[in-house]
Amino acid sequence: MNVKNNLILALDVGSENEAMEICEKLSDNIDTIKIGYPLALAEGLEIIEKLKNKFNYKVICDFKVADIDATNSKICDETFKSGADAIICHGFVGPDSVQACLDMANKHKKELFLLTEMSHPGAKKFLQSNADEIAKMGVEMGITNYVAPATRLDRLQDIRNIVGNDAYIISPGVGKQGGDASKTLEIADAIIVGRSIYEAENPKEAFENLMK
Ligand code: OMP
Repeated sequence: MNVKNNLILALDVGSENEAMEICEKLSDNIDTIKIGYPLALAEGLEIIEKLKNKFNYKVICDFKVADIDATNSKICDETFKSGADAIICHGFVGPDSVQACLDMANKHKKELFLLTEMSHPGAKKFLQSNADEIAKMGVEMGITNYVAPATRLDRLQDIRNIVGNDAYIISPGVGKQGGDASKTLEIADAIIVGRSIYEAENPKEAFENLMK
């Protein structure tokens, strides 16, 4: 995935109006957004096409898909049918569940991102000790896109070492969660940023400060 300025905007706002307003302000700076449950639950999956049509964005749907294979397959199918260019799935559910997502992404000729270790403090409790194995599973399955944390650069580097330099890593946790944009981009291919931009008085200025 080729992301303008290597920044993916996490558009976790609660309404179409708010989403459109932020996007208008950043239309020169970004070309890829991530939509998650907050906006999709508020506005429905139709919001994907609305944003794509208006701004010509690539849209990653962050549904952290984590169910049995049959259900994962249906979730991914609906999401791609609604226009998503990529979807994020969890890895802890194991290879059959992840394979179902990968198969559906391939069927639609779209992309799958495998979430390894999460960025928040709670990820240390259960996920961290298994994240390397999740990344290794992804490599064995031929997955080329990963999500790994900007809040722990050592762990981001560990995951980079496992998935290799040819893999594409997007990294959340910059800004509000404490991660640094430029240090993260030394390891990851793109950063995911939400609140530091969309909650800022001047989102464009916040974007520019972050990318200095
Ligand atoms: P901010 O913390 O507001 O910049 O938002 C970060 C975005 O990345 C949110 O949409 C989170 O749901 C998402 N995210 C994480 O923060 N940590 C993770 O480990 C994984 C994700 C994600 O999958 O995108």
